[in-house]
Amino acid sequence: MVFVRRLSVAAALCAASVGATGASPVQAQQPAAVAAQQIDPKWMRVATDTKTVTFELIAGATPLNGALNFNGFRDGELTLTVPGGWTVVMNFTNHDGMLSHSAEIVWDSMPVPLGAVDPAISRAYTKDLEQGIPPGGGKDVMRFTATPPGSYLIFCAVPGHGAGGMWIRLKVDASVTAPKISLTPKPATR
Ligand SMILES: [Cu+2]
Repeated sequence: MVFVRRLSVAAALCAASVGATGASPVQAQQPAAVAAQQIDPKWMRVATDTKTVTFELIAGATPLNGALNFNGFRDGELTLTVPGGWTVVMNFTNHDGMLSHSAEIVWDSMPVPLGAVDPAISRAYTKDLEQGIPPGGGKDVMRFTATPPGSYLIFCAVPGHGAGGMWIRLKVDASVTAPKISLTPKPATR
């Protein structure tokens, strides 16, 4: 019995120390880039009556990848799925403090383009595709109809940015009835 009691005391001490470590201020002050980016519900507004989805597309949202990211994601690790035929309004904001960025909808093919190409969907691009929209809060709005169904990339067309990982995914899906945002992490490669 004594042996058993000692074991449970040890287990309790162990659990307490793990808990204390997890809540320590040292861990809370780790750089933000270390924490996995989460989906923010504020990124998307859905108007079912007008079949319109409004998406906040934030260039350089975090320091990830030298700020070559959209909403804190790179290399296709976030996907916006939209029902076919819906209207998409993309409010582009350049949150980066240093670099200009842009966005356009291109076909899902690898390797990604090195710079601006014809958009895969009519009107689905920001102004100044290769020059980019200025850092520090520059804005533009893309408004287009999500058709035809297929797999697309939301891609920064400033030369080299897309190839450097600055792209996420847009899926136009005729089989869904509501838009959604999902995490689409790359399979681990070794
Ligand atoms: Cu860019």
